[in-house]
Amino acid sequence: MGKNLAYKIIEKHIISGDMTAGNEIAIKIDQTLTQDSTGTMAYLQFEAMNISQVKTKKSLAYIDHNTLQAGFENADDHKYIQSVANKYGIYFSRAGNGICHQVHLERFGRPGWTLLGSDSHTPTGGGIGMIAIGSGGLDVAVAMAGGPYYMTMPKICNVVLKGELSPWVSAKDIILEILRRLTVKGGVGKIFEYSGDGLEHLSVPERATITNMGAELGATTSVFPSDERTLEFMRAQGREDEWIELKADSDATYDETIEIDLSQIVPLVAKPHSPDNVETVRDVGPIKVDQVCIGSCTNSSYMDLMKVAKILKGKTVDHSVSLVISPGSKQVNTMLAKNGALADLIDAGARILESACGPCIGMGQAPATNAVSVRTFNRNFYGRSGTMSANVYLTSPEVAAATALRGVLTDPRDLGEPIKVTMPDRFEVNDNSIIAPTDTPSEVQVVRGPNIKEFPINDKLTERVEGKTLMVMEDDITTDHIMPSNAKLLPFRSNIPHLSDYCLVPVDASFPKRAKEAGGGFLVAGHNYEQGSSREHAALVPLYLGIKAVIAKSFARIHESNLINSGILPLVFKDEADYDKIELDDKLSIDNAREQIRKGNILIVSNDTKGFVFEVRMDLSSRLKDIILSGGLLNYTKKNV
Ligand code: MIC
Ligand code: SF4
Repeated sequence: MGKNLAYKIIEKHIISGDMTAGNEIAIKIDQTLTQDSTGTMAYLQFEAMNISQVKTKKSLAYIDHNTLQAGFENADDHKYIQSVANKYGIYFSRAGNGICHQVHLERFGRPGWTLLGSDSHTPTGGGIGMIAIGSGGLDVAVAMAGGPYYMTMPKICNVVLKGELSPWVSAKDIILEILRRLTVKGGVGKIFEYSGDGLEHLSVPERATITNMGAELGATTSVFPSDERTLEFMRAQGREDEWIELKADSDATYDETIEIDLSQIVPLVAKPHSPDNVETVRDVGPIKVDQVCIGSCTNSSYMDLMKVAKILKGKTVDHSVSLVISPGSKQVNTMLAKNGALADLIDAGARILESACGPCIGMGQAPATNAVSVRTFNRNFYGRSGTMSANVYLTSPEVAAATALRGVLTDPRDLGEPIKVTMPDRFEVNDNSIIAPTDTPSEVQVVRGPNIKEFPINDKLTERVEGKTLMVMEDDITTDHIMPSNAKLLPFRSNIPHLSDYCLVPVDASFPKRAKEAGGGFLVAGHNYEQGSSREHAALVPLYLGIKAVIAKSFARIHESNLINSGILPLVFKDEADYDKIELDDKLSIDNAREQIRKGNILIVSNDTKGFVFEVRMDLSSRLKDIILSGGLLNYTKKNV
């Protein structure tokens, strides 16, 4: 029986486990990446493991999220990360060098290799044929220490792309179409593997837009074959020697298949407040727009911004729109500057921001009250822009540029003659903002500023787990609800006590105070709890607040691991009807918790206030159960070393 590509790459990296979907497997990680908002924590955890040098083929520390530096905190974290990277054998990409996923694709991604990153959009690397997975920082720390990455073997879904996109329609519209069909829960437990004759017309940066936003499907990752188009990109990056051909066997089998006729796709938009709330731009109509933001790891490649420059050249941005553009990398920036496209953008009235995540993570450019903001980003979760009353729409760069010119949401087909942008034969390569680690690590002093506080470590699980229900939440609660990130909070990613005052505030502002007064307790939630970011702060901060268990209808993949790594019980209602029977402040308890966990996958929870018991599932491997019993991955790792 033929093998699909995802299977082949995983098989090459398998360390243990049977590769049947749903089983726990362990794989070897070739490369790791961190960014600065999750990196500080990852490196603090790495340091706690007492390993002298990283054991991966290559590990990188990018600075791209926290670049606003409104106070000393960001700069402190950057110094810490730079010194840790230098000491432990990690390459350091300086602030200004670009967004981790964009730079990684340009300079380091390698077909057939595995990449683990402490950022949920790490699957961007699938655009160049990697198995690239997002995880919490602690998992990345373990991989840097040479440990395997454990995951559930996903189902492999074949996405067959047929034909060619029409003019003015782009890769972003393909992934928006998939989100429209499958929703933000549709990819849970799956890898999306792309195939079909449509691949021929999609360059690596376009493929990377698709794999990037596969994260919004809840997928483990997404992957494209490594073919002539991959070679073309790698050659233009001066890395043709790192190219290999990779594809599925001709008789490969898949768990699922979906087909997309590219010629049928039209310009699409994801409406507030979810990336799967997709409609056609025409159906949404010419709504008035106040802000347009172009950039982010989804759409900030050279080709994306060249398209925007061509659309804006010689024209003026509508006077009611603020247009901001963040190029994805120094390479993109330099090339736009040298070929004059940057001048076209500035001349049209665009405000040029640094090569970084910027407004995508709420680092500045919060929209006005009730504003409509059209963004080429990947997430429009409630509050993420920094303005609670803002309405954020996600589109392609073409739609965004047309909208900036007209001041209303615009289908770019209305602009007339389509623009054409081709892949350059040679990208401008200059890696001088990537600093190689030292040869004399013992001489390096790690620099720790006052913003770097200790992180909480759980205790061994107790026999009786009890506490009040501190929150009852609905479906699709995102990481931006649990641990908001904005210009005011992002600088405190290495300061859990400070962050704890903001936990779950977008859902209920009284939560931190109530949790502290109660000394912790339980959280109750609906489906897909904690979709979104990989930030382990969404588990570490609840741990700090004394949260012992989260009982949900279902969990998002990365978050469930982060809970386990923190020693917080991730419990799933066996009967969803029980969710409706629990109210705020109900006292819940689990007796003989350790014994129940060792014995099976079902636990009995008692609602002591209402006087009934109900069952919850914790379908975990024995290794994951051991982690929970030990009070988290750090305790477990220490115990087992
Ligand atoms: C995001 O897009 O939400 C982030 C910011 O990149 C996060 C990481 C973080 O919260 O630091 C992610 O996607 O993992
Ligand atoms: Fe940065 Fe936004 Fe990409 Fe997250 S989604 S890595 S914040 S650009």
